[in-house]
Amino acid sequence: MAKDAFDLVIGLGVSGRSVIRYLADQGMPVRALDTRDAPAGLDELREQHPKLKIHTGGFKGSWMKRAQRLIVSPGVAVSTPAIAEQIAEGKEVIGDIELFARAASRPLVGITGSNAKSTVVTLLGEVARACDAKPGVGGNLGVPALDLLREEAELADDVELYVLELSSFQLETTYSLNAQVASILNLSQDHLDRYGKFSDYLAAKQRIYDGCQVAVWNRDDLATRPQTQVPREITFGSHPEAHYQLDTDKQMLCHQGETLLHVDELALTGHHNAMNVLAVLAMADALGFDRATTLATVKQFKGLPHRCQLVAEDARIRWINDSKATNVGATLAALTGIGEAIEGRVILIAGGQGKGQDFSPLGEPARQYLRAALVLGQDADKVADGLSGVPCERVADMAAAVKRAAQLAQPGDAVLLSPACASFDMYDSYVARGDDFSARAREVTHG
Ligand code: UMA
Ligand code: ADP
Repeated sequence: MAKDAFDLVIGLGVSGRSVIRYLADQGMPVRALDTRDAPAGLDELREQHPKLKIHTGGFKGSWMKRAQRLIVSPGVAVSTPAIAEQIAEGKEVIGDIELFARAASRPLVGITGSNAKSTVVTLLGEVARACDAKPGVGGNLGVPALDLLREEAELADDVELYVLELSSFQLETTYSLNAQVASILNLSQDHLDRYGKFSDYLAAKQRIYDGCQVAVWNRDDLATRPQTQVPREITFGSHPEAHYQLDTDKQMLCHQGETLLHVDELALTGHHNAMNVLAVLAMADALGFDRATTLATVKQFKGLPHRCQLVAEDARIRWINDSKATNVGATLAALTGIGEAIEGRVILIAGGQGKGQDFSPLGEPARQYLRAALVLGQDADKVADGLSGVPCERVADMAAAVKRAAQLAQPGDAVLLSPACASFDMYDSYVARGDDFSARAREVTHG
């Protein structure tokens, strides 16, 4: 490396910090910048790395030019002019997952999709643990990937398999993933505020298959199929040709004609979760895990908080927190799954930042299952347009939404927070939004 050469980390969030720690551990010269004036946790970072040169408040032109590599955080688009300029100059621009992939010495499973990533990654991690496969689980969900390598070093090489949730943002800057097993679980509109074109979002997702051994894809969603040749393909879905299939008549999960389990044996509910379990079964088999242990583990998995989670129940009215539904695809799954499962009708609370999505796909299931919709946040009107034909009221905030839902709901109904939007116009995160809804739901139900 040339004298005075350094890597420049762009973005001082969770992944940027993991990159700084990783490069510092390797004794690599590093600098860091953030385009915000005062990114959260700056003082703490300075304390941890007193010699680290940090710039805030913009892209520092001289550093951008002189850096040998740019390590870009997922929240920063590589199409940002200051970065695109450096790419055009031939500079190497990568992300934390590329650094991870170059250093990891164990096989990895890479999982992406518009929805279900966290659920599938968590469940596959549980299956791997139960099968004694010693997984390191992280990525977009939970522990940043490079911190898993640190844990591996600290745990004296205890990790035998990595299970990573990967976002399209992370995949954009990844070139050497070479996963043992790679999967796109499903694809629907998301992040159009970043990509502009749906095809660019799909192209980012498809990068997960680069160099993989086994591709696991969704037979009901052809956009998830690898667009390049891969050594082995395994499919799941309700399509009769899927290797791992949900027989919708019998409600059975099957593997090439062999019955594995009935959906009623699962603690998870809804068609979408049956798909998630099938994906996990396909991956577990591809990894050679014990079938009986795998089945026992998937049966008892109750799902993650903020994903179609029952948070209160009173007078035969169920209150369901699905705050993690930050796109239309997730809300569609919740509406259909819950609408089919209850005796009454659904009162939907939705809205927030719409990220440029088309909300019209919600119209048909909304007319079929909703009693009413309560819309809030920045793109409330756009959501309401998508729900045409359903009684729809605009509310100021979550307090008003919950109060009105309690007035509208009848025995047998479900009140569902499934916003189809990001939360950042009103909350710090989907977790804060879900917690707010849940606390208010418990208040009105005296739960
Ligand atoms: N920043 C800039 N300029 C910008 C944008 C951001 O300097 O134009 C700075 C911010 O000031 C902040 C930092 O970058 O200091 C934040 O970086 P980031 O937005 O990349 O977020 P991280 O904290 O590094 O977290 C990222 C993922 N965030 C995003 O992709 C937006 C986290 O996923 C992930 O858990 C973490 O890395 C560890 O891998 C979150 C997420 O919302 C949960 N992901 C999206 C999703 O799931 O839909 C993709
Ligand atoms: P991700 O990590 O991709 O955001 P999560 O498992 O956190 O995925 O779930 C996000 C949202 O998607 C939740 O609202 C959840 O109920 C919904 N969801 C889960 N599985 C599916 C699926 N197979 N299809 C559509 N939506 C799903």
